[in-house]
Amino acid sequence: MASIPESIFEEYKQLVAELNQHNHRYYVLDDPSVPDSEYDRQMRALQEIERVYVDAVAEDSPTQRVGGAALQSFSQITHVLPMLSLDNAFSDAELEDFERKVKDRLNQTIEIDYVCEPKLDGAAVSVLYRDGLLVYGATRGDGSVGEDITANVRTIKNVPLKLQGDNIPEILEVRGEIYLPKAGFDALNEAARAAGGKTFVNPRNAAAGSLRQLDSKVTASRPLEMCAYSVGQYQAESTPSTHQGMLEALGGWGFKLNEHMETVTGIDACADYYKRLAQRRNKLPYDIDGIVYKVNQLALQERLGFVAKAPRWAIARKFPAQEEMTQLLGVEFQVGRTGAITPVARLQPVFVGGVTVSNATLHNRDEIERLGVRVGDFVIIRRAGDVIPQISKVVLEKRPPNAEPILFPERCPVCQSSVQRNEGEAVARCSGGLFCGAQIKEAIKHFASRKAMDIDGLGDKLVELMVDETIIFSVADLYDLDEKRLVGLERMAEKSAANLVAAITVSKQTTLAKFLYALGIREVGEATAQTLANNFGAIEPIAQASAEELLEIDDIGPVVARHIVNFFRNPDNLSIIEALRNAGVRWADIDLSSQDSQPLKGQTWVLTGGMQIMSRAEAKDALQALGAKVASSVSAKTNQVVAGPGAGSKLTKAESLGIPVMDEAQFMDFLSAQRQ
Ligand code: JCF
Repeated sequence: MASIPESIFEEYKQLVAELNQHNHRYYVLDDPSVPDSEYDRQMRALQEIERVYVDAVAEDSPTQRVGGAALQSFSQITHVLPMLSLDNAFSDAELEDFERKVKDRLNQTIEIDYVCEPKLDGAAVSVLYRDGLLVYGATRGDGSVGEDITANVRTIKNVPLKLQGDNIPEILEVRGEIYLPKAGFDALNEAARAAGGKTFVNPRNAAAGSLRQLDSKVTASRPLEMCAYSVGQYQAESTPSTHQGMLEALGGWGFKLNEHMETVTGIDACADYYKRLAQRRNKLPYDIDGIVYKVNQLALQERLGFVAKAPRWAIARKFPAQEEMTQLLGVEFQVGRTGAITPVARLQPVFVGGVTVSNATLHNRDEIERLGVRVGDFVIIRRAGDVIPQISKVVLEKRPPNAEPILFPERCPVCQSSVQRNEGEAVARCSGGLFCGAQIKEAIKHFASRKAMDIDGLGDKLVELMVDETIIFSVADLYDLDEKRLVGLERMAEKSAANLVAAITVSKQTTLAKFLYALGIREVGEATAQTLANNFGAIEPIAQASAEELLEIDDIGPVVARHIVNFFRNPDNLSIIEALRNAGVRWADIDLSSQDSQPLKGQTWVLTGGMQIMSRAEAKDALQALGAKVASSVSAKTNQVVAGPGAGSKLTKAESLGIPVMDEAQFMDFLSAQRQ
């Protein structure tokens, strides 16, 4: 046996110390300081050293102990049969390794049946029943001694207090996972944020923390669930011969089992199950961190036995981690269209949740304070599902001495105007308005977007370039652009310059509603813009309306009314509107005095199938201008359906409800009749 070189021994001692520290934080305090992925990596490094230098294995190595001691605040429960953990496989190759060892040990060549199930990310528990009545619930603790959490377990709605069905065992110890579904986790954290309290890093910590409440009323208020996955102590007249049979018996006695549990034959089928579940991972209502495979035949399980703290008949195939540690390199403050300033974390790129992440949102100033994060800190990045990556925690133990506090800017990073924050609002805003380059860019992007002025070919990058090159300063300048100015720009050929100028010219003909929306008044979306257009008919009365007058309109509340009044009080905004009109931007005012101006007021229309003469969007505009509401589904309240070729279920439904239907040609006739 090789004796261990000094430098490796130093590294080894360091790993033992760090892993013991992580274990303490994780198992004893329910407050881990590093993500699982980091823990796993250190554990593997340690195991590798111990494999090569067997004589060097330290007495206090985590491989010799697994887990921490039970907390003193709950009384202790000794597990008659130890609560096992699972070995991990991080690749298909490691899974095949597992299967080869199983077969070798059993001296078996025929295929083995495995029970597959998602590995829930919660807290392991043992729940004991005597003659069908719940006696105690215990945490796993260090695997041999756990905490008595009976009062808390009793509050969990899907844990039976009394077993149901037949053949109830004299003694039944059920093992399973207690977890918090994603929705419950989000709600819990939202409430904590609103109350200025501490949030949980992930659903697993929230579940473990909820179970460790000394006051069971707190536990009762958390939407915890338990899912049963195996049996510990068991005394009964008969014993099933398979793991699946045992689980089915548990289901019969009233336990929740995982709905995706499946028994398959052979390791290839296991790998296939993994692939199927990996695709559904983000859509499941709870966090899972891998797949558990168990040899189905209990007789084979017995022959395989255990090694250290894990069974030889089971393995967990891990998914890519959803949490990783990385370093915060800096914070940038982005300025949005309405001046809202959002801090964005620049990170040392890290692979998490299946993608490389180099930015994460920090939301606002409160979030920075809540996290207590500094530039240079090591942070835990969480990317669950398709949501924006978040910084969930700072690893204080690793804070470098030169870590710098994050200063929220007093002045806009783009235009140097003062930053203001309204009473009761979380967002801080640049006060520069259309003097601010960032707000100008965002305003022009919005103005040109499809649902606004719909300027084809004027993308975000081009807008930024034109503002940076000081070719345009406001939306009004778009209408002064000519091909000569554009051709000088990077990657702008003559042909695309000509196309852009043409698209800008086409955009001059618009509708009042689109124009109002394009102005980018705060809180005025498409629907509100349409409502304003229908009620006022022209822009002047809107610009002159008081907040009180605006409030008389359905769907317009005090906040929107304020924003509208403020917008039209600002002389800069008025001169931009003036300039746009002078440049030839125009729309048809809606004649409110004439009875017929909105002949479809109060009606709901539905457009379905293809259209050849008009686009769907144009048809919608035309109907809205006549006062109709355009809905996306047919109901008894629908007044008229316009059906083009290929119309399907909506047409069928309209016919069955007896709702009038017209085709596109009839629709065109109808529209031209309205215009006369
Ligand atoms: O879902 C789980 N986290 C889970 C953990 C599922 C299992 O079937 C387990 C487990 C831990 C140990 N089985 C064992 C033996």
